Amino acid sequence: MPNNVVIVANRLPVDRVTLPDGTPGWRRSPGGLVTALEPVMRANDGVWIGWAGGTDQDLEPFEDDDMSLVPMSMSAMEIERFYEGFSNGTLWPLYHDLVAKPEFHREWWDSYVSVNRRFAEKAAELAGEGATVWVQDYQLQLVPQMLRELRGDLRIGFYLHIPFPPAELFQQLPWRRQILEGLLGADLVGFQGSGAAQNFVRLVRQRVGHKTHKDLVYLPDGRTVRAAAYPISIDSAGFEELAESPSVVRRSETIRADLGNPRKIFLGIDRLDYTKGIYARLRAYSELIQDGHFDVEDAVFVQVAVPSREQVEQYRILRDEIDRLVCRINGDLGRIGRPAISYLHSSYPREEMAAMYRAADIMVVTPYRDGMNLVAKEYVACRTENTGALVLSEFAGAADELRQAWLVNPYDINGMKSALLEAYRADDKETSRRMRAMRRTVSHNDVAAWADSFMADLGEIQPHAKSVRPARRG
Ligand code: GDG
Repeated sequence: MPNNVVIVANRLPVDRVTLPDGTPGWRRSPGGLVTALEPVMRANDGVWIGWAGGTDQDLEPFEDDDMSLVPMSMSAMEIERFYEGFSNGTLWPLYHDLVAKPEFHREWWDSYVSVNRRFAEKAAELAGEGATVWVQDYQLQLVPQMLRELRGDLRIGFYLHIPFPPAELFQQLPWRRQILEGLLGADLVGFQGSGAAQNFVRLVRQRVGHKTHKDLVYLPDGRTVRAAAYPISIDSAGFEELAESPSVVRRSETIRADLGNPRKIFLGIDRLDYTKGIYARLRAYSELIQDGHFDVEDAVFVQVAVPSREQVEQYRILRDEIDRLVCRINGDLGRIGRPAISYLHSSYPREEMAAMYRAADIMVVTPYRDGMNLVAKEYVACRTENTGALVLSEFAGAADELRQAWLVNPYDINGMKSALLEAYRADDKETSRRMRAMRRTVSHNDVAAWADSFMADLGEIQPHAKSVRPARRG
């Protein structure tokens, strides 16, 4: 059967697991993308192409929970060069303000090109006549152009989940032009924020030389490419319902009791990633105790660091640094049964995440740079009683919408200390005024609205229409 909608993402929405009877099976992976795209897939009988994780070769397409999934294989060398290398060692730090130093290796690039080509070929094979293909994220930026060369009849959308850097940083990339041209294969290129979309359009004008006007790029072949912001969100109603379920309510009370019922619980939940600002945040918090603003009897900081990209050198170094910092803080400031920081290096089921959000008085989200940050939105969705404070980095995309958070510059330790203290001391009236406003935003702009608006805009584009070019260069 021809597929009307094809999603192309680095990962499939399921992870390979071993079932209780010892046979291999699949489990739905956590995270917003699956929730966001599932309704689109179902409504259109879509198919999802992605890597299954691991080095299994030649896995057959299969159905999971009514979704058609097509696993792509990846060799050990491709995992090293395409995934850990070019995606996570070059693009990830480059696109996050050079928080870490990107590495440029030609063999990583070659692998990026060949994996992108394989994904594009698979999409070309599976897409029906005139179908819509939606390519996801930084690992697959060459797919739109490769796919267009193979299949001129398709409507192609691309969405970048992470920031798109300003020209001053992007132009370090030896393959900058190829990446820009890769993205220009799409009809619509979506970003988390308008700044990212503008960075892209400006770079296209400067580096590729195409004419542009506002959010449009005019290609010499008559095609028009639109670059615009579609801030991603979460399944707000789903999180709300989960947070109010009796088992999650009970679990959140147990968490508070297990932590010794302190006056205030601070919480951080992040993938263990150097962009997330975990180190500086914990230092700021520990200094508040050292300075005597409160005590380990009054408050505790629960930091969940979800294991991530453990094969990449910079992530191993980061883990060691955080381990050492937490040990030092707890050694210096903790008492028996009362650590300053309750540190968990693990991942958790969604229910446990919701219980933690419910248990925490102050959520601390301080990335140096983040496309959106869904954790901040999930916390807000789970605060069904309009209680709780959010301390949020100005440099997370979420800060554009969650204006009533205590906004901080994550590089400014003293500024973070002040914000943490203000949130700690804020009265109920103040926190509830802020939380109410943020909750309205998150419940209104949910992930379904995000997917719908992207798909609606993509649907309006006529793939073959010759557009009128502007008289003047924009
Ligand atoms: C990228 C961009 C952008 C995390 N640990 C567990 C778990 N999670 C879930 C969270 C949340 C998601 O994963 C993480 O999303 P974030 O937005 O916080 O961060 P990234 O992973 O860096 O995501 C980011 C996002 O893409 C979407 O476009 O917002 O800027 O960097 O949903 O809840 N879920 C469960 N257990 C865990 O241990 N169940």
